Amino acid sequence: MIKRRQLLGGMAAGAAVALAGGHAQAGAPPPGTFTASDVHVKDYPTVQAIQWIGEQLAKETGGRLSMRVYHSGQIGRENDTIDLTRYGALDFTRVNFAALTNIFPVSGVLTLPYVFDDVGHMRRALDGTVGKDLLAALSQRGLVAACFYDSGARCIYNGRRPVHEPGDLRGMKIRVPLSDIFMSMAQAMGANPTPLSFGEVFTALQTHLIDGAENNWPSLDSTRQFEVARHWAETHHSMSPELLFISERSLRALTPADRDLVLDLATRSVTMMRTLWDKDEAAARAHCIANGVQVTEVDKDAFRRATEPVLKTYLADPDRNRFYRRIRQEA
Ligand code: BDP
Repeated sequence: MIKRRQLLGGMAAGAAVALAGGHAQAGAPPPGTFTASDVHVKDYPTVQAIQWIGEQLAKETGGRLSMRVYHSGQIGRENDTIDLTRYGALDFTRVNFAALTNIFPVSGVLTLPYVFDDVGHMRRALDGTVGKDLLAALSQRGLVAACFYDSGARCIYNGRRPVHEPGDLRGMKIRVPLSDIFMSMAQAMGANPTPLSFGEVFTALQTHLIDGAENNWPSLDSTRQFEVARHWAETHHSMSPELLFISERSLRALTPADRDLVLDLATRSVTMMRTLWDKDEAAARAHCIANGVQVTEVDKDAFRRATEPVLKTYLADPDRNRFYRRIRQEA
């Protein structure tokens, strides 16, 4: 929970003003209110999952604890919100694994190309001991990794032409998150990778700074990027999931019973998030297609072959390699 001085010392000026009460509509969070950040819009499934945690907290503590969610990237980029959470200026942050690969090398295993065969495989692995051990491995440096959320399969989309095979991407500038693994993946698929933060993608597409990007259907839809990038190629090259981090400092300040409640609600939010996700993903896809997005099937084997060297390079790390083998056993 927020202490004003600690907050102002630890973050970018604009975000600090927003969190500490300078934000016109927000006001200062009352005592007992956790703060959370997400780059997505208010009705995105990850944001709704965190809202749900807040509502349950309020219900179960008679309003003593609650949550304020700063959505739509109000607090800044994911890498920044991770730092704010480490220092306790934010209590929760929801980020994609793409934002973690450079900070926590082992996390990269979940972002690598074609690690998961399908959604069922991913959920099985993350719900089991592999997921449990990964959450434990990522709970360090002032952060507690609370749960995974779905993020579907990432595909490449662009505003120039249909893409069927890696060669079709030659000469195209494709936006990737700020992650070495994503840079290597896009390069291996034949594109010129351009790292940008999520909030910059729409304008970059509109001004032709980039030709395309890669993401899931709900992100294409909620950011309205489908208006400027109408060629969607079903590459499914990465199923990089989402992660909910809680500040260790914030958790430590709670009574053991409150701490258990918070962690338990985070775990329980996964099921409701998945129900929302499945609905939202289908609706986003239908909405984009109804608005002119053309879907092309791709030669998946060609994309798999093209990205194999990336897999090899990043699996040279023994930790990642161990997790990778365990994930494949769940296929
Ligand atoms: C979306 C994730 C979001 C990432 C974004 C990105 O939900 O957390 O910031 O991709 O590509 O799918 O940066």
